Amino acid sequence: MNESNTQVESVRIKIGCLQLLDTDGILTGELPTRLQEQDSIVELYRALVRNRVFDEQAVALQRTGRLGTFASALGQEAVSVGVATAMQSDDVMIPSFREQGGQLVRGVKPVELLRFWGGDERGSSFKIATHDFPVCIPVASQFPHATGVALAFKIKKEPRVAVVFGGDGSTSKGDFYEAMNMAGVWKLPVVFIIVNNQWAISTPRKEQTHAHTLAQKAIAVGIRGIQVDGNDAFAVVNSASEAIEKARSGEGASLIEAVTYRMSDHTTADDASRYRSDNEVAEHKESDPLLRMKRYLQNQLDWTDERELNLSKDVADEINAAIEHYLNADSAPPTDMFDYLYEHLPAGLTAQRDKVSSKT
Ligand SMILES: Cc1ncc(C[n+]2csc(CCOP(=O)(O)OP(=O)(O)O)c2C)c(N)n1
Ligand SMILES: [Mg+2]
Repeated sequence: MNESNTQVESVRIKIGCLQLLDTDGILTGELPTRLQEQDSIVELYRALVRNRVFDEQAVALQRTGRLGTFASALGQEAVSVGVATAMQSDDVMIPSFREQGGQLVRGVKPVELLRFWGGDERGSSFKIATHDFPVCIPVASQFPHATGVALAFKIKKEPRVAVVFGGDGSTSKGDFYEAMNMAGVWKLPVVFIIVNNQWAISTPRKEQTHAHTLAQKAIAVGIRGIQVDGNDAFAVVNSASEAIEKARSGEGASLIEAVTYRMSDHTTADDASRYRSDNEVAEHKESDPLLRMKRYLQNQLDWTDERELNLSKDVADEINAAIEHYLNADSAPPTDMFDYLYEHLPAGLTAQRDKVSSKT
């Protein structure tokens, strides 16, 4: 565990950064309890590959005019996939907008995600992960929701945990502090996952905050804050499991800063080459989370090219089938845009709805 120290007035803070798998795929600590079986490690790798293939295909769909704006998780897949692997099925995931890998682990279907990003809100009505929250675009607004979910669990005495995701940029927003503060005061079962991918669109981490780490923001509200190597899926599973189980057993909230790197553009509407150099991106290639897991599998589990190919093919088949389903499904009726915001539609909108309805 690497430790970074910072002196804040009279409070001495120590933030540990956990790594279990180095960039060569060598295990430097104990395997998390949840990953003792070889199958569970292969499952974790499959989930990472699924995230990557889904993202590649979603970007291709957007580039050919068949999907709206999309946010790829290229390079940071181990965060949401690792955290989702650590959750129990009746916990609640409250994602931001780059957690599709973890959502897929939770049972959200690829076609549902494609529908959402294709502008069809029916994609947010999950068939399996029914209690999980949909993608959240307004930055940091998901944090108070998570604190509210956790408060409900506490009041109802349900042994469940709310797990919420936000980026480095989101930690500059008031909602983040307010949500964390109340989670601390009420000792709520919520885990804040801060995905520090070094960029908030074109704003680098350095210009986001003068704080030495993002994890230390937890200390201000009296909850635990740790850093984890966010490109190390084992370390993410380990630290998330620990924080989630502490929350479940009544020990309150935690913040995990997962240190990673966004290798893609911010979204398909962005061109990152306008504000960061190719060299910077190239430097992070060696710490790719999939590469290090693959190296581990090759070193430890007799991972042959054939097994790799079979896995890639299975995943590609699944995603291609989801794309076919998405492209061939009926579009949502345009009247949907009026139907879900108000219990009783105001008169002005009723007239508009009638007009749209008469044209369809
Ligand atoms: C309230 C709000 N303000 C601004 C935006 C525009 N916006 C979208 S993503 C983003 C940056 C988010 O950065 P970060 O939290 O680091 O997440 P990342 O995109 O890196 O995953 C901004 C400013 C928004 N979606 N919501
Ligand atoms: Mg960011």
